[in-house]
Amino acid sequence: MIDTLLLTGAAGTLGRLLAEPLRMRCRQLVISDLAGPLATLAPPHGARAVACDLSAAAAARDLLRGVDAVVHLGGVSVEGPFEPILEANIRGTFNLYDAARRAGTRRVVYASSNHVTGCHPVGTQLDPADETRPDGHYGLSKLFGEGVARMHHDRYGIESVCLRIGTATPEPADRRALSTWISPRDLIALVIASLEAPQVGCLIAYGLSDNPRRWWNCDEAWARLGFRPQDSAEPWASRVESVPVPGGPIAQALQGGSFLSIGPFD
Ligand code: NAI
Ligand code: 15L
Repeated sequence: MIDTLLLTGAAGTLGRLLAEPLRMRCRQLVISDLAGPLATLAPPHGARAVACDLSAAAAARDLLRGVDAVVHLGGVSVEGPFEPILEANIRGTFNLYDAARRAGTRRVVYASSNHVTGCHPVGTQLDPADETRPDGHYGLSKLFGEGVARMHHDRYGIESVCLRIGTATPEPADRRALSTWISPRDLIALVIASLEAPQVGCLIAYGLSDNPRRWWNCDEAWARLGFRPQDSAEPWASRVESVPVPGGPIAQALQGGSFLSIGPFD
């Protein structure tokens, strides 16, 4: 069992989903977010709540002290102007890993995103090792985070699982989600497997359910994690396959969907 586990971005959508299941997998769960959002949370029983803006290096160092493993969700989660993404995702993820190195943290499960490869055309089958084609500032920041993870593994031995999460919603809502959806149950299982699998090194895996219309092949990475998705988007097909992704033709053509129709910002 993990001794002290840190969950960043705990007040966000996925943080709220994961906090309780993660509490069961460790002796001490520390939940963290920006002070404002964190104040709205009722921490799971026994969890410690620590406010932290990860873009501040000293605060990140204080947060990581005594932490054995991290599920890192904190940051900007959508496409937008560069500056906020630079602070929260690029600076924030660097600070988190730098603090993890100083603290002797053993493993980070990093919430990367499918937007690292979002400029590949819809239907193209991808493996985690295929060319990255980020679809905007957000996708670029997630690619940077994967680089930070790699460097901290190769130089300092910190293990990472970089999860290129698809669409984590209660149900698939449109045609794209029939390919990209990950159910809440599968997401919880994937994050726990990423924390607990032995010797993962620095691994990249997409995060999706067992969707027959998927674009991302993960069999090898999932086998290393001992993860098998239990759900599929297909039962929703007749309801949502005629629902286009918002954002016009570019959003229909490329895997990143609606993020492609956001920006530029000048
Ligand atoms: P969210 O936006 O609901 O939650 C993100 C949390 O991070 C928020 O509570 C926010 O206050 C916090 N945060 C923002 N800036 C921060 C900073 N500087 N320091 C500390 N905390 C900060 O996002 P959601 O949907 O819960 O996603 C969680 C993670 O998973 C994000 O990193 C997102 O990019 C990633 N992801 C999510 C997907 C999804 O379908 N929900 C798909 C792919 C990746
Ligand atoms: C993401 O990375 C976002 O955080 C989330 O809001 C969704 O838009 C998801 O990707 C997606 O591609 O559906």
